[in-house]
Formats: sequence, C-alpha cells, structure tokens
Amino acid sequence: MSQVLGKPQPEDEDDDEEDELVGLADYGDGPDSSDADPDSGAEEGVLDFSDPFSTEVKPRILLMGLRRSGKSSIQKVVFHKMSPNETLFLESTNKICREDVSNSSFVNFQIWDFPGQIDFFDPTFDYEMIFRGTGALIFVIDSQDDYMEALARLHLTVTRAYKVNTDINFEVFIHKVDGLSDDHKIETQRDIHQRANDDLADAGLEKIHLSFYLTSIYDHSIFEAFSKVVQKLIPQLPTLENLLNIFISNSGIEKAFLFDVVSKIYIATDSTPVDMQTYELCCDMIDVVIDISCIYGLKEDGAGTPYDKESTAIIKLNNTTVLYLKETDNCFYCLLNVGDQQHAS
Ligand SMILES: Nc1nc2c(ncn2[C@@H]2O[C@H](COP(=O)(O)OP(=O)(O)OP(=O)(O)O)[C@@H](O)[C@H]2O)c(=O)[nH]1
Ligand SMILES: [Mg+2]
Repeated sequence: MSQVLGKPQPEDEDDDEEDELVGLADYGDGPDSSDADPDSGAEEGVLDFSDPFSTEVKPRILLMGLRRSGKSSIQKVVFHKMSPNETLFLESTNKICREDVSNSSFVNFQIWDFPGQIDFFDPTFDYEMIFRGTGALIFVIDSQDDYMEALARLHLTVTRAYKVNTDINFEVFIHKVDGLSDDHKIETQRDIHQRANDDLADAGLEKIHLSFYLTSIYDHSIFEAFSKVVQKLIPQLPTLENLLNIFISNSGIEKAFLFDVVSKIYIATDSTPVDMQTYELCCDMIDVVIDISCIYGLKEDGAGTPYDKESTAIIKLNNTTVLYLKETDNCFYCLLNVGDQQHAS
C-alpha cells in the first residue's frame, strides 16, 4: 500500500484474504449474524431477502468499493456520530449491513454497507434485485492507495448497475484526501475523473454520468458530499430551495440551510454558493445547541426530549455574524446573517 501521509492504521489482519470473493451465501442470514456489528442499533441488520423491509419503497443508498477504502467508517461517522479516530478499530465488513435512516419526513432512506469484495459472478449474489431498488450508488476510492484496481472495480460495478437500473445516481467518493496536499488532491481528482470516464467511453457508455467528491472523515467534507447525495433523492428539493430563496430575499439573511438534526447533513439551502466555512460554522452550532440542550433541556425528572419544536438558539460572533437556529419537524433551520446585527424572528 503506497500510503501518503496517512493516519496510523492498525495491522490489517485480513490481508491474506485480500482476494477472497464474497458471495451472498457468505453474507449471513440468521439472527446471529447481526452481531458482526457491535454498534448495530435495533434498526440495523444484516440483509435478509425475506425481510419485508427490503421491499419497502425507500430510496436505497449503496456503499461500495474495495476493502478498507473507508465505507463503514463513512457510515459510522455520518450516521452514528462515531469519532474519526475510532474508525481505526472497525472490523472489516463481511456481510451486507443494511440500516434504515428515517430521521425526518425528508431524510428517509436505507444505507447498505457492502463488504469490499463483491463477486458479481457469484450466482447467489442477486445484484439485479439490489440495483433495481437503488437510488444512489456511492463508490468509495482510497486516494492514498494505488487506485487502478479500484477504477477497474468501479467500471464493473457501474456498468452492471446501469444495465439493471438507468436511474441510479453514481457518486464517486475520492476518499481519505486528508493525507494529500492541495495540489495532489486536484491532480488525483482530475486523473480519476479522466480514467473513469475514458473507461466508460471505451465501452460506449458515455451517457453514464459519474459525480466526483473529495472526501475525508477527518473534516466536514464527508458531510457535505453525503448532503449532496441525499439531496438528489429528495423529490421536494426544488420547492425547498425556492422557499429558502424567497426567505433570504425577504429577510436580509445571508445564507439559509435546512439541516437534518441527527446526521448534520443539509437537506436544502438557498441557491447562493455554499462556502465550506459557513457550513462548518452551522454544523458546529448544531453540536453546541444539542450538547447544551442535552445538559439543560430536560426536566428535573429527566422526562421530555432535550430539544423540540420550541428549540431556538441565537449565537452572535464577534465578527458581526449572527447565527440563528430553529428546530422544526426534526430538521434545523440554520440561518446566517453577516454584516448587520439583526436576526430573523
Ligand atoms: N486517513 C483516513 N483514513 C480513513 C478515512 N476513512 C476511513 N479511514 C480508515 O480506513 C480504514 C478502513 O476503514 P473501513 O471503514 O473499515 O473500510 P471499509 O471500506 O468498510 O472496509 P471493508 O469492510 O473491509 O470493505 C480504517 O482504518 C479507517 O480509520 C479517511 O477519511 N481518512
Ligand atoms: Mg466495512
């Protein structure tokens, strides 16, 4: 592995199994198999095709990519608030793990975390059934490693999936970019973009559109990228954006985001460009408000929820920025007002 400035990684005990291909028969189907994931909540489980959930009409987001590319880490950091350093101790996934994410009326989908090596030729792997119900396929590439094999796998995965379902959004996460310099990031993205599209063109499949994101679990880029993936699956997005546009043009507010409280991904924002610093500021504000609410927001007997529809917070920064946050239906409006000291009311 050609590690460039990487964070320390534990010994990969499974290195010798690198070429092992996993068929569906290996994914486990009994109740015992779910303990492969110690963090699994009640809703999280190992795929069982007889499970009524799997036929439910919820957009499905697949996390695919080579082993140790960072798929499970992404899921844990974004949806389970796991700290990035803790992901060093995650075990390799050996079964498809499915999780329902139903945080609000807008954020309502399933995430399927795949083991690194899927064998499309294994007759027990019913990829047609999997791709048929898929809204987005996130393919994770470890940018700190040699990515040629990952590109070949990306091509195979995308072409297979496209044959089954032409409506899938193909999202490529060029991941672990925390280990790359700024120049190296741009160069890697350009190279991966070029090679992946050339491969598709050679196969006569230029019509397949791939979106690329530079991501890392060590900063907010993974939340931003996931926000964009999820937004594409929200049919009400144009309406929400329109409402936020009308809102900012009538209120003197500089920027407005609609956040999912639980994951901190933003569901919508007005059409002014998103600047990373502003997004990070809003994420930090959500953390502060939730932390303070959990300490002071409960009744003395511990009853009630720490934050609810009545929750509001205003933070004034010393650079004339005012942050205003309001909860509604498990979403936060986070508004940013720069320049004058008035806030929305
Ligand atoms: N530097 C860096 N390391 C990361 C990042 N994301 C994940 N990792 C590390 O990459 C290693 C593998 O992560 P996993 O999430 O287990 O990878 P996976 O793709 O789920 O692997 P399999 O389950 O074997 O397919 C872990 O040691 C993580 O800490 C990142 O953004 N930056
Ligand atoms: Mg994994």
